[in-house]
This record gives sequence, structure tokens and C-alpha cells, in this order.
Amino acid sequence: MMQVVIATLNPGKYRELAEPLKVIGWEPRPLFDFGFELPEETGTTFEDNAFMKAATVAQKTRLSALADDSGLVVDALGGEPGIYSARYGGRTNDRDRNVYLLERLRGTPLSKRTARFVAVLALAHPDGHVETYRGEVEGVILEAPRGTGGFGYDPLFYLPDLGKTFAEMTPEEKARYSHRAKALEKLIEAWKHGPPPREIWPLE
Ligand code: ITT
Repeated sequence: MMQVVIATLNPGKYRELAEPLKVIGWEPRPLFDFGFELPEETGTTFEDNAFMKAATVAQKTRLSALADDSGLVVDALGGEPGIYSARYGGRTNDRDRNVYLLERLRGTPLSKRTARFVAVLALAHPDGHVETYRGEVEGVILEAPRGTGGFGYDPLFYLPDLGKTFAEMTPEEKARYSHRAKALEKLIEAWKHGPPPREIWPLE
């Protein structure tokens, strides 16, 4: 069975990544088991940051490592908080970040509160090869939180087609409709018959 270190310190992400990997027969290992820190996220894109986290952990553990860099991209805020979602406004917990987001959107009508969640998964192998998979989901930022499930901005992120926020969904529903679920779907599709072919530089 392939052991994969889940290179995250966010327990909400861990839960959502580990279960689907068990389904395809991989053995998820929490980063906590190894006592490593994650590198500082100095990249300018979700891809850069996911790559850095996965590659660092694969190199240190000599195992394959899966990292997730994700965030909320709000149109009326020019794409904020984006890659800075975990530290938005310098706020240090989910509740305060949600309050801050609502403050930033005060006076913005519902029709202009469109947003998307983005997740980029990077799967790095100890030989240095890295694969990335991206998932996105469109929604609307509500004017007040709804629901108690999930984590992060879930109580404010509403899917009009489903009539629910992510925090009002069951874990199974979130595991079907989320940005992370869509990225995982691509990873699982790529790996369903074993390791996917690697891109090779063309030799002119
Ligand atoms: P690791 O780097 O340890 O994985 P992190 O929380 O710092 O954890 P990110 O830098 O990728 O990870 O920040 C992502 C933030 O975006 C996260 O802290 C949440 O605030 C938000 N976010 C991402 N996915 C989310 C989801 O499914 N539901 C709600 N909020 C989410």
C-alpha cells in the first residue's frame, strides 16, 4: 500500500483529504507523525505554495507527500483573500476571519458577492517528481453565516444550485461538491491504473 504524508497542519483539510485516499487504497499519514514544520508560504500562486509544501515534506520524509494550497477568491474584493486566506486581515482564527470578510463586503449587494474556492493539490515523490491538480467551485458570500459543519469560510460560502452553504452540508456532500473534492477527483482519475505517465522534456 502506498504511504502518503498529508502535508497539512489544518485538521479540516486533513479529514477531507485522507478519507478519499483510503478509498483508492493509499495509506494517509499525518504530518504530525513526523514532527516537521511546513515551509513558509512565500509563493505568489496556489500552485507555487502547494508545490513548496509537498516537495519539502517528500524530501524530508522520503515518502510521497500530498499538500493542499487553497483559498477563497472574492470578485468584489479584487480576488482577496486568495492565497492569503489563512491569514486574512491578520486575523488568527476562522471566526474572526469570517467577521473580517463580512466587514470588507459590507454594502455589497448579494448579486455582486460572487466568489470561488480554489484548491491546488501537489503530490511530490521522493525522487523529486511533482504532480499538481486544481479544483474550483463557484458560489456567493452570504451576509451572515449559516451552518456549523466544515471549517474556515464554509458558513459564508453558499452554493445557489444546492441552496446550502458548505457548513450546512453533510461531510459526504462537501466531499462531492467542494474545490478540494474536484482536485481529488482529478488525482484519483490520474492514478486509477497506477502511477500516471510523467511528462518528459522533448529532446529536439
Ligand atoms: P496548511 O498550509 O497547513 O495546509 P492552511 O490552513 O495554512 O493549512 P492554506 O495556506 O492553503 O492552508 O490556507 C487555506 C485557507 O483557505 C484555510 O485556512 C481556510 O481559511 C480557507 N479554506 C480553504 N479551503 C477551505 C474550505 O474547504 N472551507 C473553508 N475554508 C477553506
